[in-house]
Amino acid sequence: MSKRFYITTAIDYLNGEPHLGHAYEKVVADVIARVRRSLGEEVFFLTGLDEHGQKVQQAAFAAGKDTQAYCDELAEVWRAVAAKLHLSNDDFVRTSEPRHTQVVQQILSKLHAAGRFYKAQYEGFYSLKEESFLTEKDRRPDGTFDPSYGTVIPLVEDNYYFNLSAERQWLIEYIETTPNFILPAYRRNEVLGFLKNNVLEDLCISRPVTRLNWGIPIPFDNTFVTWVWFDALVNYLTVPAAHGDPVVSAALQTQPSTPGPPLSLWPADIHVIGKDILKFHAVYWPIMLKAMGLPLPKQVLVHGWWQKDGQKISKSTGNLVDPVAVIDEWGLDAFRYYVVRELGIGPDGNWTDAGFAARYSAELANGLGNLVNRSLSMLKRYRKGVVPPRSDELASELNGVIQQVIDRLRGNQLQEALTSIWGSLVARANQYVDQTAPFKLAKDPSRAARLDEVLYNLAETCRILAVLLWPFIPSTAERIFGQLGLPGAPNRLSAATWGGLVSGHTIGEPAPLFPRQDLAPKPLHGK
Ligand code: ME8
Repeated sequence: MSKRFYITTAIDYLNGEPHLGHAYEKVVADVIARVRRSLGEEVFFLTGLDEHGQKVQQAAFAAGKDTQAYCDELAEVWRAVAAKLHLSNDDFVRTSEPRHTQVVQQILSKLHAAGRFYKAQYEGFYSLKEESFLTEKDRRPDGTFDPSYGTVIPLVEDNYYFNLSAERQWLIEYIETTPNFILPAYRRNEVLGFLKNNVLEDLCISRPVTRLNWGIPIPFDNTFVTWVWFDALVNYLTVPAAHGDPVVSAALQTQPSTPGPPLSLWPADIHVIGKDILKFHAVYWPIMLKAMGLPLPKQVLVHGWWQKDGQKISKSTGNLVDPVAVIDEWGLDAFRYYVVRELGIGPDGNWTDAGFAARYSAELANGLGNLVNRSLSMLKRYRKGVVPPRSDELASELNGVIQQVIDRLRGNQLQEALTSIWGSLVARANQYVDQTAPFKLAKDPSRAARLDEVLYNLAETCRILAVLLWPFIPSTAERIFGQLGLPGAPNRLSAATWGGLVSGHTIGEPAPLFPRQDLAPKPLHGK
């Protein structure tokens, strides 16, 4: 049993519907998963939902529904969005599932037996909105708490804590000696700065059932439920445990609950997350795993946050981008392409409807769409769709670009890979059409051999583009393959070498890939 490339996303809170930020993260992870599959690796891609906590309980109560029933209904909406985004996930985890409860409780029992938890009384303040404890340190100079905390109440409460006092030094050393553990590098520096300049406070892992009962009971004290991170982060182990992963089942004594042969998944190769949950993934999670006797994930890959029109995305102000509305209007691949092309993995990004429409028109409709459509239409018109003899005119130039793109894909430089594809393949091939002017060659029978060469180079470039673009825009790539009359899907990067198109092969029917949206852009956000 060989280990699979195991990639995860954050699991989203189930207290609303998915927005652009959620969709972006899932598409980024999906592109990486597809790149790995296309490189011939066995992959396991996990996404899912984080369902416990006060906000979900309150939302269910407000809707007059049983909490589990409320989650079950809303989870279907999220699953449907995952399908709409064409995510190639292999499992979908929900933290209200019994398989997750079992693993969380197993871990808590193990760490309790090892003496890692203690009970203590907390006396301080509590933000109802953020569901977090505050201290005097959190007061502003005028003595008040930031309004983002909402109502703050005084609180005296017993809870369980995870002892972190002896953990700081080894983690600093680990991060310093493992440069790819946290990427991009500036996020790694942020974590190192945090660890070096702060005392690590012990992590509160519980809430009394009197205050919160929508959670996983603490197995050694049923007057408490598990609070947030010992619940949410464990999802990354729940699924390996369910599939009989040998490393997880040996460390935690779990039993598989999924039929089929066992899968080897742990350690995760990449956790894709947003910048706001970096500390939990890069500080608490490694400490939790070490305490469990499990190896650490190989990489935490941190993306930035989207704004819309320069403002925070927010349900309350209505400043939202609804991915479903955009997809319904412009097509899935336009959405997938735009988000990955516009925002590299790292900085924050800004969605504007005008920016989206501009890239659609210039890069998809007039760039890729026009290239494929005119290349295949000319082959159809001038050669009845039969591929002419092989010509290597663009071969060496393109092989260099292909190598660069594949290197970037291997390094998860998704935006940079798209920049190369458009800059050096799409634009180059469109320029080649203009320079060689096949429509003129077609009028002169003495230039028939030259026309053959041009048509071969264009059709072969389209084939290679389909292969390179498959991880990003799989349906479009498959349509290009279909129009080329090629069987199967362009899902093997090894096929991105010059000369794959065979002379004498008859292509299929050309059809526009991205219909031109000539009208002035309408607002894209439906909510
Ligand atoms: O944090 N732009 O859930 P969540 C980009 N359940 N990404 C964004 C974003 C934005 N505007 N808003 C949110 C949670 N995200 C926890 C995670 S993981 C074990 C538990 C990203 O629904 C955010 O950074 O608040 C996170 O990675 C993901 O969406 C889920 O956020």
